[in-house]
Parts: sequence; C-alpha cells; structure tokens
Amino acid sequence: MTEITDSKAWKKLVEHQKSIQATHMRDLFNQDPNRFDNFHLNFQDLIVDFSKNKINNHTLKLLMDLAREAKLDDWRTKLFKGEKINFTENRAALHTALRNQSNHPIMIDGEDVMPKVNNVLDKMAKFSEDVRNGDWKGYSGKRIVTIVNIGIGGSDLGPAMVCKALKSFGHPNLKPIFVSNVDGADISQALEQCDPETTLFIVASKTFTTQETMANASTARQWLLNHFQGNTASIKSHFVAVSTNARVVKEFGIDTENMFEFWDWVGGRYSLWSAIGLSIAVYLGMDHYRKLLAGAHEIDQHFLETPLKKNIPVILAMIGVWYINFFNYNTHAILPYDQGLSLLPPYLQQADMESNGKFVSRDDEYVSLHTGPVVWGESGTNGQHAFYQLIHQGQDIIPSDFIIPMRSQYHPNSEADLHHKILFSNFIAQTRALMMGKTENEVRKEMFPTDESYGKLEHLVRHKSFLGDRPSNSIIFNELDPKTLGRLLAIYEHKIFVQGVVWNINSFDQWGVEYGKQIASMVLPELSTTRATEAFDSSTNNLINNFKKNT
Ligand code: G6Q
Repeated sequence: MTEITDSKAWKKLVEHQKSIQATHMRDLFNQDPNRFDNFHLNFQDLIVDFSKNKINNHTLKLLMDLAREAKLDDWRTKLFKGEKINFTENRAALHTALRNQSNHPIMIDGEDVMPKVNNVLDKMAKFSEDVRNGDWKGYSGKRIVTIVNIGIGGSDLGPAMVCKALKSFGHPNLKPIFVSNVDGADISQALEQCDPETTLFIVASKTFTTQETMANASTARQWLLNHFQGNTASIKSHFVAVSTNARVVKEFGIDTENMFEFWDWVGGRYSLWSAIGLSIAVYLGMDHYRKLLAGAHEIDQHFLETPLKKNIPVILAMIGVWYINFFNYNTHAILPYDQGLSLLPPYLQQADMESNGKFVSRDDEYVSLHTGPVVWGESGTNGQHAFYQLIHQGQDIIPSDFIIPMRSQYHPNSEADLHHKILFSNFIAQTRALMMGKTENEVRKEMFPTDESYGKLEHLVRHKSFLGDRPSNSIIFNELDPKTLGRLLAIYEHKIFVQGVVWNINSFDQWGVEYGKQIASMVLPELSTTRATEAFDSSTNNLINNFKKNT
C-alpha cells in the first residue's frame, strides 16, 4: 500500500512548510488586510475564524489536495452509508443515523435501522415526559427529583457535559448527578445528596459488564433495597437501564420493559446521540434533546455536501494535520470561554484521543506518522491564571481552539452583561496576544516611555517579550443552546474522522481501553488472597503485596 507520505500533496506540503515557517503570522495579517474574510467560515450564526493560523491560500490548497489523495470523499460516503469501517470489530460507525432527521433509510446488513432508532426515541420521549411531569412515581408514590446516571467513559462524559452545558434549559425541579468512578467516594457522595424515595437511577452501559458501572449500580441497588426493607419490587420504580445487552440487564434485576436499547454500531464515545442520552432527555426535555440531534444532523449534511475548502470539519482537521505532521506540534488545547462548557475539554479528549491514538494502520502496518494529538484544556478565563503561561512563552507551540458564545445563557441583566463583556474581551485578548506576540522593542517602549528611563531594567526586556506566532481557531456563536451544542460536537466528531482518514487508521476501535480492563480483571482476584503474589513483574507484585499488608 502506498503511504500518504508518498502522495504528491504531502511532498509539496513538506516543501511549502519550509518556505512559510519563517513568516510570522503578524506579517501574514499585514500582507492581507482581508485575511479574516479569506480565512473564516460561517454556518448559520456560527463563525469559525481560522485566520490566526500559519497558513496562506497555497497551504489550504495543498491540504485539500492531501485530503483528496487520502480519498476522503470515499471514506465519508462509507461512514454515512453504514459500511463496516470499524473493521477490527466488524462494525459500522453509524452515530449519524441516530440524528438522521431527514429519516431516509440507512441500511446495515440489509436492514433499515431508522425504524428502530425512531422507536427508541419515542420511548425516550414518553419516559422523559412521565418523569418530568411527575407521572412516573417512585415506589412510595413520590415524584422523582434526582436522576443519577451511572456509567463511565462514553456512557458518562457526553451526558454529563451536555447537562452541564445546557443547565439553563434544565427542569428546575430535577437534579442530574453523574457517577462514574469506581472509587467508592463517587457513589457515596452522590447518595448523600439523594432520597431513595425520589431518586431514579439510569444505569448506562453499552455492554452492561463494565466493572466500574456494575459495582456502582450494585451499591446503588443495595442502598435502595436497604431503604425499602429488601423489597425487590421497588427496583422497577427506581432503576432503568440503557444498554445493548438485554440478557445482562435482566440478570441485574432491571425489567427489560425499563431498558432503552441501542446497538453495536454506536461507539461509546459517539453514544450521547443514542439512548445513552436518556439523562439529557429527562433533564432538558425531549424537545431540547431533539434539537441537539437536529444541530448535529445539520452538520452531518454540511460535512457530506459542502466542497472541501468550505467544509468546517475538513478545514479544522487539515489545519490540525498541518501542525501535527509538518510542524511537530503534538498537543491541542480546547479552551471554551463558557463555564457551562467546562466539561467539553475532557469530552473531546476522549473523542479525539480514543479515536486517533493509534499506531497501526488500516493495512495492519505500523504507522510512521504522528497520529492523534494530546488533547487537553480548561475553561477560560480560569486557564489564563494557570497554564496559559506555557502557551504564551513555553517551548512547545500549542495550537488552540477558543470557543465562545456572544451572549450568555444566563439572561442579560446589566451585571450579567458586564460579566460577559469581560469574558469576551479576555478571549479576544488571548487570541490576539498569541498571534501578535510582543517584540523586545515594543516591551522597551512600554517599560521606558521617556528617554531618561531608557535602559533601566533592560535585563527584564526579554522576559517580558512574547514571540507570538502561536496559532488558534476561534469558534463563536450567538448563544449556547441545544442546536448550537449539537453542531459544535458534530463538527469535532467529523474533524476527528477526517484526520483518521488522512492517517489511514481506524478511528472507531479502542483496544487500549480493553487492555486495561483485561489486566484489572487479573489483578482483582490477587487482592483477595492472603499469600504473597508472584504472578507479575517485581514492581507490580510489590505494589499488590503492599496493598495486602495494609488492608
Ligand atoms: C468509548 C469507550 C469507553 C466506553 C466505556 C464504558 O468509546 O469504549 O469509554 O464507553 O468503557 O463502556 P460501557 O458503556 O460498555 O459500560
């Protein structure tokens, strides 16, 4: 198989990188007064400004050529058609079917999946309405006020992030809590906030065998049964399941009538669009949940139909490839300027790193290139008072995405308005400072405004200077509402997919997650024996044996 590094576009990009490397982004802006016009895209009210990147028209042309040489068009079609592109698990990756609002048939193994997708959505609608309006009662007849989602990874991060992001749309009398960690502190602290008579547990697990989720769900079940004197009839009113595995759900004691189904072609990290989004539907209401799906569907259409150079996920993906593979910038920061989006960085960390943290190609060969970047971040302005120092003056260049609504969800009174202006000005300040930097002469002018003061403290000049030339994308939109959030998340999903296509990897498996689960299941029985363990390496044996001595 020819590698992407042998493609014409790749070779030209290597040469082009050498010629553009020394050009400061300041100069790119000086050379082209219309740089913003030339390097931004709109989708409804969403604006993606990618002008603060080390690119020119020629860069973009070559990057689009590269995407074409990687056969992006074909892969995009395969993704949406439900071909089994997750070949190591023999599965399709059809999260787009879950939000297929146009409802055209989507076939897997000769079966149109849309009827069952729509049936589950209807079941979710009925259930979430019943909980929200109090028709669904706890065992003692009281209405539900707390919803505890028990799940981990893909069965936790998406719903937790969305419920936090869209809190202002949430039901005022419902409180969502997310329990994921097997550390007993997580479930204990959650249960401290709950009354068994008014709590609903949603056990969310694709496999329904994940150790952490099953341990937390069992603890929650016991807690409920303790309250109702062991009466197992109470479970039906307080536990529902979201899973692909009806048999194990039943064994756990949850009636399959109270199970919301999804399918093996929904990857964990792409599952908030499936019944895994049940906690979202209950908290925000099904109308808002459907708007979230609709926003994602709009981007699916945009991604499918828009020419590459106007295609938002493609542009963001290819700029990422440019930095990772041609500049060796191997991390990427997600910096939302919206406190509601504070869980977006960990959400996207999973979406990206679990998808593209791969070193074997689709041709079963070792990949010779850097693939997925280390994705990290924190909401602004908090991050500014912590790690931004390194982004401004550290040795590593960290391409960053700044994400901000123009209006706060928390509706403007004069004070909220002021908060938002301060927030927005900080976002602008950071993106400009990163791009422009501050030369030593500019520092001197600031430090020594008069001739007399000139030269004093000269040794500080370099410390206070900034090289700039540090890239960022700015993604802005009117307000963070369900549709906008759906659009934003789908943009990132497709960006990640495009990068996986260029690197010729399978973005939809996660053997690294499976390996950890496998070793943990070998260690657990060792912790319960009294004899010293000799089964592993000396470090592992000693760590286990010290645990045994001290418990
Ligand atoms: C996601 C991963 C992983 C998964 C969890 C939970 O793509 O596969 O994060 O979601 O391990 O798995 P279950 O839903 O099966 O409990």
